[in-house]
Amino acid sequence: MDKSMRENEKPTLLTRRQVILASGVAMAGAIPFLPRAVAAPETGNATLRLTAGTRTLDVNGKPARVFGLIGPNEKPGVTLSPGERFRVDLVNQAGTSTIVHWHGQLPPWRQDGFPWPQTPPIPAGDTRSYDYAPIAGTYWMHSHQGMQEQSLMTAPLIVRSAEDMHADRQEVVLMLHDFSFQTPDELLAGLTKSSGSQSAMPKGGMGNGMNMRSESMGAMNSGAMGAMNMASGMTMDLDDVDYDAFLANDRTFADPEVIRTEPGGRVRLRLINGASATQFWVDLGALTGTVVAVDGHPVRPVRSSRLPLAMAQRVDVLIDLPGNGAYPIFAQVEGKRARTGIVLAASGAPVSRLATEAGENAPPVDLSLERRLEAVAPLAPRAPDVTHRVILAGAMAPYAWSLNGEYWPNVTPLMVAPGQRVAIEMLNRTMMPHPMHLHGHAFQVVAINGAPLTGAVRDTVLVPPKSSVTVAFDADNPGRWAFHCHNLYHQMTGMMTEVRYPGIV
Ligand SMILES: [Cu+2]
Repeated sequence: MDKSMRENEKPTLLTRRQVILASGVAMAGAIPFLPRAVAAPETGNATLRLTAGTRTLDVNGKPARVFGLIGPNEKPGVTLSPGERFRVDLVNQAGTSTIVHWHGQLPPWRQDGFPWPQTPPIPAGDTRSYDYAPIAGTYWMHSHQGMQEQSLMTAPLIVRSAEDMHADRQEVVLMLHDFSFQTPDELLAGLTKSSGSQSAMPKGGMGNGMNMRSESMGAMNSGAMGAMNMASGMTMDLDDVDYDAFLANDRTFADPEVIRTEPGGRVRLRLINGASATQFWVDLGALTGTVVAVDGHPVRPVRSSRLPLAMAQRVDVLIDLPGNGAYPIFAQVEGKRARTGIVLAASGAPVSRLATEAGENAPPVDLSLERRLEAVAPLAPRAPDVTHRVILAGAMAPYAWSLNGEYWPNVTPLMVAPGQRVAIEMLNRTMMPHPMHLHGHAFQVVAINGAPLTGAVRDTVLVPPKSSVTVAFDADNPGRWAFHCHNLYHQMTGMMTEVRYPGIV
């Protein structure tokens, strides 16, 4: 057991916010002044065992050795009942050191699962314990060690609310991945080496970098991207990596998961983009859904049947099936025809084979949904006490990405102080989209390209090429917090910094 984890259990160290979050859960046992009614939750507080290990998937008929995060009942990840604490023993049976981040959750910083010097990775064979009050919604977990995330060291983290339990809706989790038979190191080397040779030989074209570039430019010549390209006079870089497959709940669309729906056909679809370098358009096909939450946080209902999903983002969609048929849920890769997905099917409904490619390339994932979102619980109106401007820079050749001209780990922390309202203005000077994620806080999207909005509260926001997005949050969780692009290859080549509170050692 890591000593640093234990200290967070001491009630004397709890902030008022944590006590509020803990109300109704077992921490009450350590806080004698809470009413007895909340002191003994029915959901219990058994410690859940989560094993980081390896497993073998079948991908396009070939065996694929990948990592996995297997929770209770041999299911991937963790699902918590309302009021239950995130009380987890993470057992490292992966054969190598690891550390797992609870993406979007707001634990004390030493439990965030980031490899800070104060919280080093868990050696192979060791166990580390976590215990914090979770926030309800659709979250996920992934390794923050090296590039293990690309090798599927990822899983859902679902925290049910009391409302979920009363809603009488079937919960369906759809987690997306990108997959390659190459190792992540080989994929990264392909990006950095070929882009280097490309820059040295501008008339070349044999390297991966050039291939990808011509592919994305090819995509530009059709449909919406072509129109956008002509309108803006720019070309955009998409899809750093040429993947072998795209997975939905670990399966390809040639052999999709078929989820039998319950009578009445009322579904809450929890979409998670767990891919390392791929953004998707989720297409509900014949269905129309109602978006009710993004990144776990409720938004005012928005009707839609096509949902852009940037890396690491989640969307919760309510769907009422119109009949007793089979309804595919497609997830198409931006800039490509490739797609994956699952099928929702009433009991007994025949499920026909589905084409693994769409008729045309999908456009780039954009902010069309983001602009329509409005938080159910927005920040209290208040001017920022501090505004950090962050320039997103970099290029495909040479392949390197930076924040304010700095490359992780050689960065200047963005300092914030407890009680401050903080704004971060992100300006993307590149031709790539960057899904930016802040650990330990939920921020509100407050401006897009300088136009103010009362947008969603979330933890990951897309900053499209040549665009700006401003987010705001209240600095209420002292510690050291990673702030980075969630494209794994951008992060690995430098696109990460730190949001830091004073006095943290
Ligand atoms: Cu990026």
